[in-house]
Amino acid sequence: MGARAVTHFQLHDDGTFDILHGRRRFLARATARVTVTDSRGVLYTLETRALANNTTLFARDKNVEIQAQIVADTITLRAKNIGGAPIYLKNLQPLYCNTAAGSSIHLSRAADLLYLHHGWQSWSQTAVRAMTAPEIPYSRDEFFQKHLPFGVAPSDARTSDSFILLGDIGREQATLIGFTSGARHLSQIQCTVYGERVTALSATAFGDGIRLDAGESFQAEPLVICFGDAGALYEQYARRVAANMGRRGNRNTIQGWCSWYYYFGENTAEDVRANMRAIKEANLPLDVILIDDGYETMVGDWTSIRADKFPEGMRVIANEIRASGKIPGIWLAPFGARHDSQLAQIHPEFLLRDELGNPVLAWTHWMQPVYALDLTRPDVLQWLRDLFEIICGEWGYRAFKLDFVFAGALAGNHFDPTLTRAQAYRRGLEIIGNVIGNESWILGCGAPQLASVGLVDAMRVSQDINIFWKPADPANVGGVSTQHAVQNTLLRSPFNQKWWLNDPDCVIVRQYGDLNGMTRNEIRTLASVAALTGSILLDSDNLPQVKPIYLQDLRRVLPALEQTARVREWFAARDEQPSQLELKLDRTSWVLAAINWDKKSRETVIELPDNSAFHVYDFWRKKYLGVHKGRVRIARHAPHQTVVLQCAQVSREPRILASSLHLAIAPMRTITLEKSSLCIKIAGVRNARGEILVSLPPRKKAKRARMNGKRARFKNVGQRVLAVSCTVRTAGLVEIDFDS
Ligand code: 9PG
Repeated sequence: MGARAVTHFQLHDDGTFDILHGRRRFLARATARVTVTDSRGVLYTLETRALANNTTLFARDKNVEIQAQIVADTITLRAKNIGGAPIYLKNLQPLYCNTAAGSSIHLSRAADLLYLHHGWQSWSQTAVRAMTAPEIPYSRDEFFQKHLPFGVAPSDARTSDSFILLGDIGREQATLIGFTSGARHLSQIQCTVYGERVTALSATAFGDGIRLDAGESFQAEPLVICFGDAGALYEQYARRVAANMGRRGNRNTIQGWCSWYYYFGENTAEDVRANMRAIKEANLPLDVILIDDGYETMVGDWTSIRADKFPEGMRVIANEIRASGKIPGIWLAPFGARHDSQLAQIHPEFLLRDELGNPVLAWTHWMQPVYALDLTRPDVLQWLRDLFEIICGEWGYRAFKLDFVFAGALAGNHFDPTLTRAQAYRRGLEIIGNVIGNESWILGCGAPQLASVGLVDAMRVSQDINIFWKPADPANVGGVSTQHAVQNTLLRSPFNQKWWLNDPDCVIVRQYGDLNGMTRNEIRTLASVAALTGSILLDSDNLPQVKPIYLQDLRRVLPALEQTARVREWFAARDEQPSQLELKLDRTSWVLAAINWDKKSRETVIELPDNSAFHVYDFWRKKYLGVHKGRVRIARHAPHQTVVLQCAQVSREPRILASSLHLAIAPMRTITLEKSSLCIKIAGVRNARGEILVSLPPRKKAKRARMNGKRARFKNVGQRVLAVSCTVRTAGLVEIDFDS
């Protein structure tokens, strides 16, 4: 796969180093450096200047000693206060390469380069961008506060949070540079483009100005530089991060219902009950009932409940949810307090302050300013403990959507000046996780991605979906839209099942016009990408009102999958985001998906996984497309449509080839051949209706088909290919009798 560690370093006597990929020099004369403020308030940078031994570069002055340890494909930079007085750490840069200062960078011309820009938190845009295109951060809507933790980069800069993938247009050979943990600090990778070339490249671990007392040291997380196939590098990176940061939780998939994207906070306890009844009646395999924003009187005052919506309080409804066999879930934004909340008024000391002593604005919640809490304060942590004792212990909630949590990682004058923003943030999450225990789970949302690994069970990896495909303001790169949500979900798919369970945000399946302005194709694109890349699937409809035929779209992607499809090409085109996914189900079958991002119909070619002949089934259209070799041509790929193909290699063995019951046919894969019949056991889907496609052994013809003992309809759709209609309540047995 070419993702092997073929990186090597050459260290020089003058404290610089080169990075090579095999024999190709990637960077020459780079340094590692640390920027500090000394005790007299002077800000300066110290760069590695000498070789300490085979693997270590260093530099020292009267205040600081810095050491860059270079082992295999990683650089680990450490700063130690060797003076007598405190110093303040602005940042550590394990990699700093600037052609204006004598380094060289061997990358293609900027016009030929693409990079994967990874956004800071759940809702921050993640996109493949052209190196020549200026990164114009959207300037309205508190965009900076929410998405740019270190402000606006200069106009010639191209940035990415925590890690970057760099590649040439049309090639999948790429370079990955990234920090392999986010526990100690936030971080960013930055390229500078001048004219035709990338003229600088750096990796920064932010010290946030923390105090380093005499004798103390601070170590940046290891920075990895590696080369290979883009997708393989990305996955390998995700795996390394997980190895360093661990993983919380013991669930493989989660499926549920969430109140937000139909009611937008206006739901009452009655609405929750009505949806629970609908789930039961329709026998939908949704087991978490998540009450989203809107039950509380104000952000910050979580135990003060809107009596007009939940007159019996939150404990009673949790009990009802549990009594109906479901898991009660609740939304909170625990690291913020509205300006006029009880919390902010009784405990103004809980609020994080800026240099001037003013509370730090975290976000504006439906027009009201919300301030950030200072998570380095013991009394704030105690308040969090008490709060979650109530909500988990007394009320009985077991699923927690912790939202807007980037508020816990904002810049400010922390009570404890020795903790970075990432460390402060992690304290908050850690406390909550400890209080609720392993039986309950955390879904992070509005959450810094890398800094959360190991502390959440599940993570929103996208902006909010919306009732429209397009953002209202097309210039807003983070604008709320299903299109942007799907894009982030796709581009962050390698995190799924490694860092946490990816939450692609809710799916909605309701008909056009019922608070939905999306076409069926758009709805199905959302469902397809969510199902193929995320192990959480939450529906957010007013279920009692959804017509059965639309509910079918939801059933067909339930349950969520443990596997994750991989993005096929990251750097195929300059002007379009990646568009194809591939999921290998077993040795001989695959699910392939292709998205048409365009607003026009077009032809799409989907390459088959190898050169053998494949039976191909169009899942959404429920249509057997015959046997194909090499590729499948979709002549009319509609705007924003995702075509999902189930592909099975042609063979002599009788096989399950495809099914309209579930997108990944994974739940039903046992088939046994008897002398005069074929038996197929179906499990894992509930209340599903559709067809399964089966190939018969050579020279056999079907005479009769039965579904759970009753006669079932079938038709020959191809040579020795049979489509059998079936209805499955909880499990089923399909039998096909042969002629003679
Ligand atoms: C509840 C919602 C839902 C949703 C969350 C989050 O930037 N913004 O103004 C902004 C507002 C709301 C928002 C995200 C961003 O949605 O993602 O699922 O829980 O809060 O208020």
